[in-house]
Amino acid sequence: MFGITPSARLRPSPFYEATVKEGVTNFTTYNHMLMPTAFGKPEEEYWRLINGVSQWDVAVERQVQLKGPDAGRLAQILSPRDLSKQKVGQGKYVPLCNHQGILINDPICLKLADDLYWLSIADSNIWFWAAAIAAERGLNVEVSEPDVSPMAIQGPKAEDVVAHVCGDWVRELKYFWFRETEIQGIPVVVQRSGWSKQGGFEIYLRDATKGTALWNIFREAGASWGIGPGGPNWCERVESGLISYGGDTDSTTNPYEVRMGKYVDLQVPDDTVGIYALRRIAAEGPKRHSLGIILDAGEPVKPGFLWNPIFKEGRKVGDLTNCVFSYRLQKNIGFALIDSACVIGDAVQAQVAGVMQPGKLTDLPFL
Ligand code: THG
Repeated sequence: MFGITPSARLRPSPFYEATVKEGVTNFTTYNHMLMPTAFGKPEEEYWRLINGVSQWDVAVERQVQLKGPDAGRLAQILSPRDLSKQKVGQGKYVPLCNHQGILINDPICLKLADDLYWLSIADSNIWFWAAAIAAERGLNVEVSEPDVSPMAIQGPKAEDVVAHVCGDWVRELKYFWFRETEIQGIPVVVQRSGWSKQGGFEIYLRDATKGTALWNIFREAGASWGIGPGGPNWCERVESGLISYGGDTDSTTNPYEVRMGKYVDLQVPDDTVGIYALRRIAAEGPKRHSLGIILDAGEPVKPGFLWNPIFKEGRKVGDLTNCVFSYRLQKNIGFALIDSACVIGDAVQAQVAGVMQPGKLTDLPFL
């Protein structure tokens, strides 16, 4: 294969040394960083997440910090989800849209104090965006990237491991709620969250010099539950219907097309970026929607890297934005971003690597 040339632009994760020691075999790039995606045993890594507990370096989930008297106002200007009732200690999954109502990121918004928010972003530069909007609107708020790097503990046994390290209070945390604490003197935020539907927590490290130490604390504490390394799992997330911004969306996708309409509140103030466009899109009805697709092919198909066109009765009706062989279903499954006229049960063909693959549209999630 080929190597990677590290530089100041391709910023190292604080967990880099730890994951190299674990035998990382694959990385992707995300927010100008490397994210481990595999450790050489894909099926083992999958079943560890489904049945046990898995440890992930997700430091690429960068935080955009909003600090100052207008932090809450800026958060609401950036997001068409109503944040007026968000409590300190609560996280909310929020779409961010541009002025045309196009989705430009889908962070978790954490409210740490009335004047302090973090947007835990997906793969696009929201620091530029937030700083520009704050300046143009004359807001009294500082936008920065703090020294914060999440590590995820995911799977049905994650709660036991995190409770063993942090205490039983973590068992009472509600989804996306968090608490600031220390683990053996290391400052962290502990949140019930993570990019899988198997349950778990994210530990936001607040001191990049302590990455290996924090990794090892969980590695050792989790040993009796069989903890081991993994990463955001492609197969599990497709089975679970989790949307990947930039993977399942493009430069024309609005939240209604990718099942995020329930996170848009049309009555948010008129100064929210994109709200006029979103009201119009909601009134007209979105032109596309997201469904699942199950291919007839019994053997795993190789979908390639790009979206694959989907046809119905010879006409292109949408795109297959991902496709994976499900270990639990033993079928090729994927997401169809498709004409709203196409519905569950429709027979379609996806052109995958030059071959027409017949399949059926289904509901999401698959499991
Ligand atoms: N954790 C943290 N930061 C992140 C992610 C994360 N930043 C990047 C990316 N992931 C942001 N995107 C998502 C997408 C989905 C979810 C979380 C972050 C998620 N969704 C649930 C669902 O769709 O079923 C629940 C949403 C809800 O009901 O509120 O968890 O993973 N720190």
